[in-house]
Amino acid sequence: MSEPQRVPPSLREQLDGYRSARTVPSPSALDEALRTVNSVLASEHETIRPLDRFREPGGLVVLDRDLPTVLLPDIHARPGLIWAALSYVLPDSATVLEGILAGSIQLVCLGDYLHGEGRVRERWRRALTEFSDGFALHEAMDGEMTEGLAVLMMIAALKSAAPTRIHLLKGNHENIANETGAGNRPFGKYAYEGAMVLEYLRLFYTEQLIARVSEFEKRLPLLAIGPHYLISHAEPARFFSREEVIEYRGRDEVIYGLTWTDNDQAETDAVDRMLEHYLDPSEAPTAFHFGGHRAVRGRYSLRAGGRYVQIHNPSRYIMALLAADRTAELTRDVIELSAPEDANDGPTA
Ligand SMILES: [Mn+2]
Repeated sequence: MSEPQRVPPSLREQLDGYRSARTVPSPSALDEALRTVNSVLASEHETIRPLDRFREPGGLVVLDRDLPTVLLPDIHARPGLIWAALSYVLPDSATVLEGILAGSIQLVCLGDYLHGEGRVRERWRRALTEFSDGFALHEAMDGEMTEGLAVLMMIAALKSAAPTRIHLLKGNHENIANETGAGNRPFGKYAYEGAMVLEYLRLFYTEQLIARVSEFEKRLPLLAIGPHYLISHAEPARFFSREEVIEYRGRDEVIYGLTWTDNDQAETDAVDRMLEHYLDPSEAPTAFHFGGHRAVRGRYSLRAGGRYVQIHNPSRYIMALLAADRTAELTRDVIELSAPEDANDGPTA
């Protein structure tokens, strides 16, 4: 009698496993996921990621003009948001995940993969007490890291499975080393999130793994160009040329200026100039620049004279579904998904 053949789990099953994990991933599983995705990011094709002067993929993603794009806002340790978007049923009755695997749709994530926000402020408060005692106890921080690392496993698996259809932009929270410089600043809002995650990884994982996360973050691009839209984590602080974005590596002002801009901090003509510079003259006048970073109520909020569209609502699951062949109609194309299913210990906004 032959052994029953072991079928490897499908990507869907794998992602479902990460999303419903109740513990942090093993060091070896996380290490393997990061090594794989880093080599994928290092070898992206230059038609999609034009190369910088070191022959490394640059900070720009040229999206496929013929495919619709699903755009996900800041994830902030919400595996349920990724899952809800992948399970969304498209007009052709395939799910987003099926569409990605069939090559009929592409997915762009706006960044900020780690650090739960206001929904888990009480958990951060408890984790801060644990942190100040050297994580001798770490139940609250385990909860945070379970969700954050589940997101990391999910986005790494997606990028590795469909490198040309999945694009992960860098946000300001992609700073695992909690460093100052190279576009990064240390992060603390509800607690000392940056320092606490770093300390947790030092205690329960390894320096080598932290280096792999850091490499992953530094390989992420900053700006995606569609047929009639641009996408970056934050509002561009000023106009950034194609050459500057491609040559982003180690350039503090370029990385900082596309990932950290607060409301009312951008130069007033930055978005207009970006749209004119990157898009066809026929598309630019009606085009939008999409971003996350600063929270909105409802589905979206407009800035920059109605040209810059923010879609990050921390207490809801929002995504945009951008058609290939027409300008976005925001009231129709920015969609609210199912009710959030991630941990929640606070009042909702
Ligand atoms: Mn942000």
